[in-house]
Amino acid sequence: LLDTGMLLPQESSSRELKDLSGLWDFRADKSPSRKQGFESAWFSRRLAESGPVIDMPVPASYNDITQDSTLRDFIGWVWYEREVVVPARWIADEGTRVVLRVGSAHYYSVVWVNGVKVTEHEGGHLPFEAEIGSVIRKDPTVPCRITIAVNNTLTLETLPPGIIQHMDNPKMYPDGYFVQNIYFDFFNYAGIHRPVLLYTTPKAYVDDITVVTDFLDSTGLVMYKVTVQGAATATLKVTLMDKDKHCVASSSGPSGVLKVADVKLWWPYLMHVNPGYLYSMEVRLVAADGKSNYEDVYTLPVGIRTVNVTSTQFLINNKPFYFHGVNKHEDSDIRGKGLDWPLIVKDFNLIKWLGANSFRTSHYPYAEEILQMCDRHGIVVIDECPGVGIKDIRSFKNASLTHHLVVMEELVRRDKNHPSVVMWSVANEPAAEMPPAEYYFKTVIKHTKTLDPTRPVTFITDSNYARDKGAPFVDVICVNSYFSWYHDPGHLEVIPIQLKTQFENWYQKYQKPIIQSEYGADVVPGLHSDPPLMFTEEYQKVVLQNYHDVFDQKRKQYVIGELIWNFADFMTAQGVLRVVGNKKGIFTRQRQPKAAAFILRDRYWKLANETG
Ligand code: GCB
Repeated sequence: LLDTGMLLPQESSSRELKDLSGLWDFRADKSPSRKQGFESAWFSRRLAESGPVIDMPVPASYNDITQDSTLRDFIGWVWYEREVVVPARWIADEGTRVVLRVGSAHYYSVVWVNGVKVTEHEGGHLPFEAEIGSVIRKDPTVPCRITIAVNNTLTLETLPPGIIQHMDNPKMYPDGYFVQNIYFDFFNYAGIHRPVLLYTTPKAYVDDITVVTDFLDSTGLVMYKVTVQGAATATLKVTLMDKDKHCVASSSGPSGVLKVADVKLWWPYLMHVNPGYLYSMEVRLVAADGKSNYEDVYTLPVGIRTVNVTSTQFLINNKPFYFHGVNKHEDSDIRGKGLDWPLIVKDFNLIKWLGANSFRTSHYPYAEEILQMCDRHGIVVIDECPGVGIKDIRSFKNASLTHHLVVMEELVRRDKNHPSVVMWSVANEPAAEMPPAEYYFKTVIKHTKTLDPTRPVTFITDSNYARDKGAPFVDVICVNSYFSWYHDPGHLEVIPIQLKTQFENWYQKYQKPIIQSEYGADVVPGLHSDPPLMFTEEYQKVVLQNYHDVFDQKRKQYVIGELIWNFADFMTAQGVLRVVGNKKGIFTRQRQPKAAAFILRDRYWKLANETG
């Protein structure tokens, strides 16, 4: 199990932060082996000295930034570098920890500071960090040079998995030609996708905080646990404050229970007049390590709520919750999967305009900044790990499983305190009918429940209800189906009977609540036809209406949610089924509504009035 925390860096009276977003030097290693950067030790001097560099914005995917198609489709190592001036007091004060943190970089990263390797990390969607104080203190006169090499290659042991296919046919392909095959339906954008930060803490510091919340009548309960590093002796004071900064409960010690009278619960958007209520939990550490005394302050937003699942319902604060929401992607023009505030805020405005109360982080963990927005706005989240495209029997082997367990540890460690996160999804559409799937999903789900006993766990299936080997272990059945699209294309009339049968089969077998976790149809915006034909705005509307009629019959029984595929059009690998990306968005990639967005908007607001 992971032995350190991964709290989102913040400024406080004891912590400083420097955001390294902006332009970095960049070079793709296009040598045939892709290893020239390592062989020639590009990290040992300035990147610009070992060859040409170009400007690359961070955070952003590098793929769509230039006009160079070989960079758009590049497979292998790319190199980023920038120098930063570190405040003299960070260096002078031995009692200050200086930490370098990468919000996420896809997929495998190696990090050097002034030519010294400080960390490496596998996985494209979760943060990693390294303490760099000792490196930058060696020679305070040189600027701090940060070099990050990132490799987007996917193999059967990565998550998501992929395969590099070598084309050894000299008459048909150039010498050494290879391609990256993937089994998921979004472009494998790469680069440094989330902010790179330098931040400080005192040498003795609050390393991790875990909160679990509950309530009894009008009293809220916050069970907390704090871990401290670097201290020989430590005193902890924990204060819970309401929105007006009034102290409502306090405690001391590394663990305890805060009792909040007249609690204001955390409610989903549209379920309460005051959704997303957050308290602030200030953790104040006073510590000593034998030489010096330290004080550290970290403040965690806390929403008090409960989550429970019955055989027919999903309960938030003991009230039935119906997911009417969307599946998303971190995806947009030019920046690819790079974090972008205007885009994030626009998406939240659209989600609220729609009357959506939830989304799934299909098909990987989204930025923490996004989850914090969900906490504040009351948008409920199904938090999915990058377990997408587990289609090949070889990706069920032990090494892959072990890595999947580590990813779940990293995910739960990062997201465990978000009230918006109500369920973990360990995978999307794996080959769940293959025999090894049983042991695989039993193990991943059990592990996730050990890491977090408070949230239900699921994976998203498109398998046959009778043959799915993972379904016995999930708390909620999440099913994707594309009736009248991938099955019986063009035959809208089959949707009612097929969807009804789908729900009845799953429910009869498992007696667990069901979410329709994907449904939809591609639309090339502006294409029209009546009667509706595939790819027109009218067709998407009628698909939705047919699905909605069945949802309305079944939500009175055991269907607990509907998540449209997809919120917006997004980029994919090229292929005959994709017209410059996946067009199942109800918004275009530029976030303009297609006709179906208005259908959904009417429906979601109606549902909110009925169920809220
Ligand atoms: C699915 C996948 C999703 C795809 C979608 C589609 O079942 O889960 O990643 O993008 O279908 O449009 O094909």
